[in-house]
Amino acid sequence: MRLVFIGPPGAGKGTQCVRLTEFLGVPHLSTGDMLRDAVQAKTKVGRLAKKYMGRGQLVPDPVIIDLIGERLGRDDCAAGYLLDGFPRTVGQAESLDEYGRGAKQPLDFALELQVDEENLVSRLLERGREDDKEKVIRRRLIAYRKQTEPVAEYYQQQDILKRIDGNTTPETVFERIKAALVR
Ligand code: B4P
Repeated sequence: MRLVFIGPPGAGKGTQCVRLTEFLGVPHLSTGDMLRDAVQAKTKVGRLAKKYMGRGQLVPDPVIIDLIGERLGRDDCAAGYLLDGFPRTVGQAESLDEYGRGAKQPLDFALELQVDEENLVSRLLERGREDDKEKVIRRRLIAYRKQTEPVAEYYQQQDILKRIDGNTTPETVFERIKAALVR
């Protein structure tokens, strides 16, 4: 199964992907994790990404598209994948579609995890990662509304979007996701 998983920062995408990847038996590809690894390794991509992530902004599309394109080409993605936090812009979604058409591997579903803003802020402040400062969180939320909500609409038009209410425990959210993954 080929899935994309979007949702505002702190919605619990990473948390649910740990469960989902085991349930579906496909690799979990998180662009956030890939970028954090690159930052830690101080690669060229990492040095560039660090500036954007620290400001609560999205890393430019060409950088992310190269990163994910290379990863999707590996053998372990042949039978499917779970994309966590990608695509975050309509440009990224279009390039993923182009890749899927070329490989004759269209997406099966797009999941959008929806969580109220105040829940998001309190979850992230509690997590306390380097980019989880209130000012940066608010900027990430604005970026989500402007740049990523249109991605949900994009998949709605393709009729593959499943919206999940994530304002509850991780266990219940996971049950809701499993129930949504049927046509
Ligand atoms: P990401 O790493 O994708 O992180 P996130 O959106 O902040 O978090 P996520 O939704 O995965 O939340 P989590 O499960 O951890 O992005 C970080 C940055 O990387 C972006 O801001 C951007 O700069 C850059 N980036 C990444 N992808 C990009 C792309 N495609 N294009 C451009 N830039 C990109 O949960 C958060 C907390 O809530 C945790 O502490 C968790 O324990 C808790 N939690 C989870 N579920 C809960 C629940 N049901 N109830 C209560 N708490 C819960």
